[in-house]
Amino acid sequence: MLPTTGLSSSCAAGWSLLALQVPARAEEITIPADVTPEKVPTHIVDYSGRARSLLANVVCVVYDVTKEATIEKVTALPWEPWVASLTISDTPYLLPRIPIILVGNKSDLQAGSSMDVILPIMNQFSEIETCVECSAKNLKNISELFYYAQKAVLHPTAPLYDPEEKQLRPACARALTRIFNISDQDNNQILSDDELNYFQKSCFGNPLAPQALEDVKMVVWKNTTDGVQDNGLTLNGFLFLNTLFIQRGRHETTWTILRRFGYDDELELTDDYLYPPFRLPPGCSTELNHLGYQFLQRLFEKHDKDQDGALSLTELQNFFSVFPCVPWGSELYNTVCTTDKGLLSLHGFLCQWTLIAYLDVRHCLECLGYLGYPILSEQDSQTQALTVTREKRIDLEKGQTQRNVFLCKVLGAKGAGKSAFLQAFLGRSLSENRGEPSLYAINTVQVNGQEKYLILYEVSADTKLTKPSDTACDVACLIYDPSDPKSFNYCASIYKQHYMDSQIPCIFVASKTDLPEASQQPGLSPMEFCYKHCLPPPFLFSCHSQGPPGTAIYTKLATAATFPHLNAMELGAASFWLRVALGAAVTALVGFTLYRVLAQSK
Ligand SMILES: Nc1nc2c(ncn2[C@@H]2O[C@H](COP(=O)(O)OP(=O)(O)OP(=O)(O)O)[C@@H](O)[C@H]2O)c(=O)[nH]1
Ligand SMILES: *[C@@H]1O[C@H](CO)[C@@H](O)[C@H](O)[C@H]1NC(C)=O
Ligand SMILES: *[C@@H]1O[C@H](CO)[C@@H](O)[C@H](O)[C@H]1NC(C)=O
Ligand SMILES: *[C@@H]1O[C@H](CO)[C@@H](O)[C@H](O)[C@H]1NC(C)=O
Ligand SMILES: *[C@@H]1O[C@H](CO)[C@@H](O)[C@H](O)[C@H]1NC(C)=O
Ligand SMILES: [Mg+2]
Repeated sequence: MLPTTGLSSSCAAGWSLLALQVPARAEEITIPADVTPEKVPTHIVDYSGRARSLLANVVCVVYDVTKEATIEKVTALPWEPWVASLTISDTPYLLPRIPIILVGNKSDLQAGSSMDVILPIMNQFSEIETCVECSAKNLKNISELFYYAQKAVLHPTAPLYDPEEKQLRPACARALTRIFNISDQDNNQILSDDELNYFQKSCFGNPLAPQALEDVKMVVWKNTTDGVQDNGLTLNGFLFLNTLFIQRGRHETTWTILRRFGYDDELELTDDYLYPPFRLPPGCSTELNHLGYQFLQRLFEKHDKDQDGALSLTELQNFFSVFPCVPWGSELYNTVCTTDKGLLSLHGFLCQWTLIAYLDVRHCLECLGYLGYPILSEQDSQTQALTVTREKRIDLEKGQTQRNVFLCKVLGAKGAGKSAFLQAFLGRSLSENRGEPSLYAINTVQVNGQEKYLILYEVSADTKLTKPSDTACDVACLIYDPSDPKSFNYCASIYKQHYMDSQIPCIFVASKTDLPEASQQPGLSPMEFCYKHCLPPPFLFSCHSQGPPGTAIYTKLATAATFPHLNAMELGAASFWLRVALGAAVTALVGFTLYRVLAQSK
């Protein structure tokens, strides 16, 4: 039999290392997966000297049950440095906590048990996962040893449970609390039968039988004061249940739960869980699809406890409690629409998620992971909440787009009114601006009866526009302040340098039209400039109004972004310039010539 040879050792108290999937080392034996209890291929390395640079997933410390001295030698082992030297290895297999199994050898030669001596040792060293007495000679308990060794590797107790305090370790309690919060789908701090069954099904594949469900609640009810409430399991009940699993040696149950929710052996969420593979080819963008919006709306409603259609600060904090830290700062309130009371509405909430999905898909996947997306929506991963759009180049060629989210860069000289323009998009006039400023504003706009998301991004006048990506967007908005004689020149030169030869539609906006116009610097007037470059005439805009600011300009921007293949003329500029020409009482002939000039420059 293979396993026994692995345990033989020349000295009485020796170390045998069971290493799973570890590169080959000196004397070692491989046991194929199909003959081991947990179906894991196992390498055994016999090691009898002092530990140097060793690598293992579990360590079996062997003593001779017939010789007290070898048991004492176990306690005399230089535990700490020894464990540390196993840990600080220069290989990529860093194992912060290596479980240890005490193996009493030669149990065939002894009538009694060495457990009395061993138990205090086990209590002293929390690395010791379990102990087993076996006989290499008559093969007693050998398969048990392998079962324990493999279980210790696959489902170690140490990260979960503190045997001295007889309670869950803080990191484990935290992870289980997060799992409880995610599973508590109606947010009443109690897992109902339905929620428990959903949880059971997603972790173990099948729901609990009605009787089993009652039995579980009965055990918790008998052993805790507040574990069961309103016929459901409270957080304390849930934690007690897991403690009970572990105390009864069924810690693989708790591990199954933790792993299903994305945790690794160190009780951190794995990268595989948080960042599932996601390919975003150049020229494409990312948008939430209906599955994503559905999920987020459900969570919004879960956390809107007072059902006022908005998340208060406390409700938002609660929403974020399953995150390691709050991902959004207070600039959120200057990025999306808020309610009259300044709170986050469902619309604003979905806008913010749309923005994150568009700007930083990796972060979006991560956040959806914290919220438990794969479990709650019964899907493989968060990627199913997202859509990758067609390459922009193809949209332009085909003259149509499936996109629902567009990016508009807002450029202009210092003080031109860019920030005010962004806030006006959120329905705020000048007096209402407050709090942490934001470079983004996102809202929805109707384009031909369809709802589109438009993202405005304020490009500071100090930004060096060196890379093509600095100016790339679906539509550019060039703002100048007619009350400032130098303001227009900035926009004109930005246009000539970066947009004139691009396929990006541009719209000029004259801001602060409530103020008197200053006399312009010499050169083309804004009107003449737009005419010369076949651009629509500057849009006149003011944030300084009694009521909410006008929305027509934002519709215009979104329309230009949606139909970039239509150039300015088809978007109505031609008829405007014709009217200007005719209005100036030039002859119909001039008007005709003008139109031809415009038509040719298309
Ligand atoms: N009267 C009037 N003042 C405006 C209007 N829009 C902006 N302002 C004022 O113009 C000044 C500059 O506005 P901002 O929105 O901060 O301009 P900006 O382009 O973001 O400025 P920078 O970020 O510093 O480049 C502020 O004092 C605003 O109150 C407007 O429509 N009418
Ligand atoms: C275990 O006991 C067998 C005899 O029963 C002996 O040959 C072997 O060396 C012992 N191994 C250790 C590690 O003590
Ligand atoms: C097998 O191990 C268990 C637990 O350590 C022990 O109680 C039992 O006596 C062992 N059996 C033999 C035959 O050594
Ligand atoms: C779980 O929810 C409670 C109450 O809603 C909250 O106070 C706590 O911070 C949450 N904890 C985790 C880890 O999710
Ligand atoms: C739970 O309750 C049962 C019966 O009331 C009792 O036998 C058992 O020891 C208790 N367990 C714990 C961990 O408190
Ligand atoms: Mg600004």
